[in-house]
Amino acid sequence: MTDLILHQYAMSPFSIKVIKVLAHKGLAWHGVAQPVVAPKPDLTPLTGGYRRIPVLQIGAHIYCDTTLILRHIERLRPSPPCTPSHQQGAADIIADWADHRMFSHAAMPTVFEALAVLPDNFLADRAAMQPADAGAGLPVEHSIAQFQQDCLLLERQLATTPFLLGDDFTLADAAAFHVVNFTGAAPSLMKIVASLPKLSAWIQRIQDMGEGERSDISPQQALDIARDATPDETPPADALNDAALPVGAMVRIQPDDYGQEVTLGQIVWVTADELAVKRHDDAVGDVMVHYPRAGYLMTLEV
Ligand SMILES: N[C@@H](CCC(=O)N[C@@H](CS)C(=O)NCC(=O)O)C(=O)O
Repeated sequence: MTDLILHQYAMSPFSIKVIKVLAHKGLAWHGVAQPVVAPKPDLTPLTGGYRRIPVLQIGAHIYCDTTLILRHIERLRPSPPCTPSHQQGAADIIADWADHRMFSHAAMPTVFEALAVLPDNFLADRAAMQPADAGAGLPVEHSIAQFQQDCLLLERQLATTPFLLGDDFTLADAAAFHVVNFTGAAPSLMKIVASLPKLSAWIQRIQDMGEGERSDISPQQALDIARDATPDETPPADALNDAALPVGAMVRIQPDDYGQEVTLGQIVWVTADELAVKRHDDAVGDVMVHYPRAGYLMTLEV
């Protein structure tokens, strides 16, 4: 079973980041609609606790975080490449900036201006996702002003080329696009984007890419697929011995920024940038959950 199953929801910007890469590669994939707010009873049996969206499922293997999801899709289906190898470092750094810094500027104003179409408990749900020591927050006008600065950087980068790193779409475009596209729901941010001609043309270009060959399946079908599959525990060629994360140990894995639900699992293998753990859930049997090492706190259970 190698079908790509993306657990997502329509308004999820980070899901759009993955979907645009699937479109660029012309890949077939199944979408599974998950709730916009917790609880997520058809997702957490797969992940073991992680509630953020999107999550990629391939049989009984579960991939958390778009950084790892896209890295894994590239490994599985390298042609056509998402990003040429000589541009990978630059694309990764731009993606990190877009996913964190630009997203943090866009999120609050967009949510406030789109509240009418969001579930009633959306604000309470997202507030509960923030760690207790998160700052009191800056005024929304500051976020809008900072988002404008971000857009000016993108406009400058697009001055002579159709995409951020040249003539072709790369991961850098997928990451910046999902944030800018999300602000389409917020009139004050849309005004900023509309005033920038290169940025506006770039958005249209990426919107026109579509979403690949999509067919939706139900959450129950996805759970059944995981239950009927057996995870492959073979370590990849670049697996290494890491004294801090020894194979066989139980480990707690938690995002270090927001949505800090814990996954507990037994380490199967570890590489320089990825950790794979196995866990059991009565709804899905044995699964292997994969996390990027960047952005996740990994603590051994003693
Ligand atoms: N670093 C994560 C961030 C994902 C993220 O923030 N996703 C949003 C939705 S676009 C989320 O999970 N929001 C809370 C939720 O859906 O429960 C990634 O790259 O996948």
